[in-house]
This record gives sequence, C-alpha cells and structure tokens, in this order.
Amino acid sequence: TPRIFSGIKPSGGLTLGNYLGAIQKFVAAQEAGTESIFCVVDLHAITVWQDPEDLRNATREVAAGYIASGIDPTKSILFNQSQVHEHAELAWIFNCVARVGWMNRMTQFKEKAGKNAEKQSLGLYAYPSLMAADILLYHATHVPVGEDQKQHVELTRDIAAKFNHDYKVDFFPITEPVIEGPAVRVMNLRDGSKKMSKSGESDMERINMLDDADKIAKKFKKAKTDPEPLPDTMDGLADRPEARNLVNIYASLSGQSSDAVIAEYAGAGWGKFKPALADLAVDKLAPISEEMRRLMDDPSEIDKILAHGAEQARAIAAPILKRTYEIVGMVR
Ligand code: AQP
Repeated sequence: TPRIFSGIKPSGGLTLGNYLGAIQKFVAAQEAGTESIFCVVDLHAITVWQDPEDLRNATREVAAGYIASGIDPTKSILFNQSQVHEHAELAWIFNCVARVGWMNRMTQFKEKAGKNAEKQSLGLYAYPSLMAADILLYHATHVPVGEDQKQHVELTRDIAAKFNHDYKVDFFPITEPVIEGPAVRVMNLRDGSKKMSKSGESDMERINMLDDADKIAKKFKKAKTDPEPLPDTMDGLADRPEARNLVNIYASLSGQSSDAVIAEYAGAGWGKFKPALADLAVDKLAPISEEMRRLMDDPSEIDKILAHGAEQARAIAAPILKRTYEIVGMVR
C-alpha cells in the first residue's frame, strides 16, 4: 500500500515555493486518503547555522503552515524530526552504505557551498543520507517534492538498493519521487534563473506565507519581467524565464494548467497580469496566514501536536530500525 513521507526544513519562514511545490500537494495526497507522514526536519535545518531561538520559532511556523494549509493531524502524522531519534540512527547506518562519490555529485551541496566547500559543516555534505533515512524509516513508497529535491530522492533509491544488495535482503522499498504540476520549481522574483528560497538574500525575491496583502502586491509589482505582452501559448515563453514563472505561479494558485492561463491572458500586458496575480495570491494566502498567526499565538498547542505526532511516527519507525540493526548484525 502507498505511504508518503515528506519534510520541510525550518531554516526560515515558509515561502510560496514551499507552498506550491510541496504543501499544496501534501494536502491533496491526504485528501485522496493516502497514508501520509509529514515532518518539520529540524535536524536538516542545522546543517547551516541556525540561531536557537529562530530555529524554535521557524519550527513552530512550519508546523503552523502545514496545519493552516489543511494538513489535519488526526488524518496525517505531523511531527518534528529531532523528537524521533531513529532518524539520526538510521542516517548513521546509511552513512556507511552511501559512497563519498555519490555525495560528491549532489548539486544542492555544490550550490550551497559555492567556492567554500571546505568551510561547510559535515552535516551539509551528508544531508542526503539523513534524507534517505527520513524516507526509508517509514518504508515510504512515494515522496512528493519540488524539482530541487529530485536528485536526493534518487540517491535515496540508490541507498535502498545498495543496502538490500549488500545484506541480501528485500527490506527497503525503492521510493518514487512525485514531482508534478505547473509549480515544481518556483523561481526567484528578481532572477528567473534561481529558485525561490527561504534563505535567499533579499526579501523581495520571495513571497513569504506570512506576507500581508500590500507586501504581496508590491513584490509582484516589482517582480522582474520584460516589456513584451503575454503570448498566446507557453511555447512563446521559452526564452522568458521570469514571465514563465509568473504564469506558472498563477496556474498553480488557481488550479489550472499553464496553457489555460496563457490562453486567458493572451496579449495582456504586465499592468493587467501582475495585479490579477497579486489578487489571486492574496485570496489564496490570506486565510492561511491568518490561521498560521492564530496557531502561533499559542505555541503550546503546536508543541502538543508535534509531540503526539512524534509518538505516532515512532510507533512505525522503531520496529523498522530494530529490524535494520538485526540485518546489519548488531547484537540487541
Ligand atoms: N522554489 C521552489 N519551488 C518548488 N518547490 C520548492 N521547494 C522548496 N523551494 C521550492 C520544496 O519545498 C519542500 C521543502 O523544502 P526544504 O525546506 O526542505 O528545503 P529547500 O528545498 O532547500 O527549501 P528552501 O526554501 O530553498 O530553503 P533554504 O533556503 O533554507 O535552503 C521540498 O519539497 C522542496 O522541493
């Protein structure tokens, strides 16, 4: 039976990229009745420096974002990673399965490290091994993610296959990434060649889930575009990454295909399209951010939900880790 797992790092406030690329799909999976496990991956967040107070706040904000967007803790399991110690333990075993050469091919590490690879934490380098543990600890069959995480899910498959092969077992599933829809890669509003990130340099690059209506309108108004009006097909946007991004965002927010959006706005200028996009984003995000603020007002409620979710997660994870230790030959 299918079981999905996915996570979000509390390395800052949630962005529209996280919402369209991940959370919106999580809610759809839950509503389709798929057994779902969602995590606030705090152990992943500290692979780059996080101020402790900021980390606590961001953990609660991400949890509030999940819930306010429609993740129902009575239907799905929702917890934060560090409360289930099995994640770190399985990651260690996977550190001994994965090869250095595999990690060297990871583009996210290269992008984050830039020219400074030697100065990065060992944790940032081993990030994909912990991510494999997150997924395989629940024998998850499917992982809904944005396009940026595709390579890490492929590495998870490699780790599962090598473990099964080395120990001559058929224990870990070969997990499928689920990457679909018009917003699998939401781009930075100031530079269409970079993805929208929580930790991008300028706040104007991204829409935060907690931005108010004025801010959202201002950011879309100032978003980089070109002087041309919209063409009548998506093919006409092949060399216009910023324009393509805004159309894809519109499509994803409205639940339409990008082709349908471009057909509707064919010939329109930015003076028409940008305000329509801003209105749509505000309509969609305002109720979510209002609910997030309400939830964050009383963190003890969120903390209770996460603690309860961690118990449910551990009930699945502990026997799988135990069996893994046995397979590996650890005396219990
Ligand atoms: N721009 C994006 N477009 C589509 N999907 C995205 N995701 C992130 N950015 C985009 C998806 O959101 C989920 C959670 O991501 P994450 O928080 O675990 O890590 P990330 O991909 O590294 O996100 P950020 O926002 O870029 O964080 P920082 O700046 O801290 O590194 C994943 O499914 C991801 O694909």
